[in-house]
Amino acid sequence: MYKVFQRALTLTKRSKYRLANLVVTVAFCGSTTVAQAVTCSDTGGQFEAWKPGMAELARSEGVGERGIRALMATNYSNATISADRNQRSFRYSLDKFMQVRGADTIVKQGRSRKARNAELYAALERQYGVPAGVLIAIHGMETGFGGFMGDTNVVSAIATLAYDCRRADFFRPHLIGALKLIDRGSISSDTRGAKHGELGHTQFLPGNALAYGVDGNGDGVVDLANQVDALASTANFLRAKGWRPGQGYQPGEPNFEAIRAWNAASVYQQAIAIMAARIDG
Ligand SMILES: [Ca+2]
Repeated sequence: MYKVFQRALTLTKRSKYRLANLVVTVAFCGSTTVAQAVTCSDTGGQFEAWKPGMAELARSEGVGERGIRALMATNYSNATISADRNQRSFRYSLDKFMQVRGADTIVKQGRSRKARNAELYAALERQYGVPAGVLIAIHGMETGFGGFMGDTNVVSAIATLAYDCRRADFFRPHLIGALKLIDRGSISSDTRGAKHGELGHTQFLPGNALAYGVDGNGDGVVDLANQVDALASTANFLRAKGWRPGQGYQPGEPNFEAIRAWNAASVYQQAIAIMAARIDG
């Protein structure tokens, strides 16, 4: 219910890939020529023609046959592109953003959740150093505490964004990540997520799910649709981004940088810090 508008991206780090990486070698009539693969499109045309070159790159990055099959089965997602072109909420003032995203409701419900599950949040803070308020604020902001985790095919969404010219370099590693998650059996070619392919309770992009996902509930599986796994993975991400236990997380304090690594939008970062302090207070 909080996802009135689409969210921004989780990472600011840019891919190191360049278009040159997509130049593929093609065997043709017994001789070998080098062909420039289709690298991106603003309209989705030639999506099918783009896949073989992308598959070649994916193989070179270690993606296996199951992942490659999933890539080849993707469909261009107009819903994803439409959402990507309309991320209006990040242009709001902080006050307006918090109002639109239901910050007061998240804080109220968040305080109640913290009280009901005190031991879980205490255990997460002991292990990762991240206090409850931050995890709860992110959980509430991302999916209304798991109320809506998305209905878009994850692999198709992320493949579409990796093909779209606007941020192809940013999303290509997340597509590789999604295909590796398929190889591992963590997700399938049918898994649903948000419009940008974000997964689970706290909406990890696939590359981040691969890098930072942990098995919080100890059942042997990393499943971001499981609340405890998602919260532990979120704490693990923040810790990996430099979270310092016991330090502050407001703007100007050491841990605000870790929140900035979670989401690139300034209003989002500030809103999380404010809501988290109200939940923790
Ligand atoms: Ca698990």
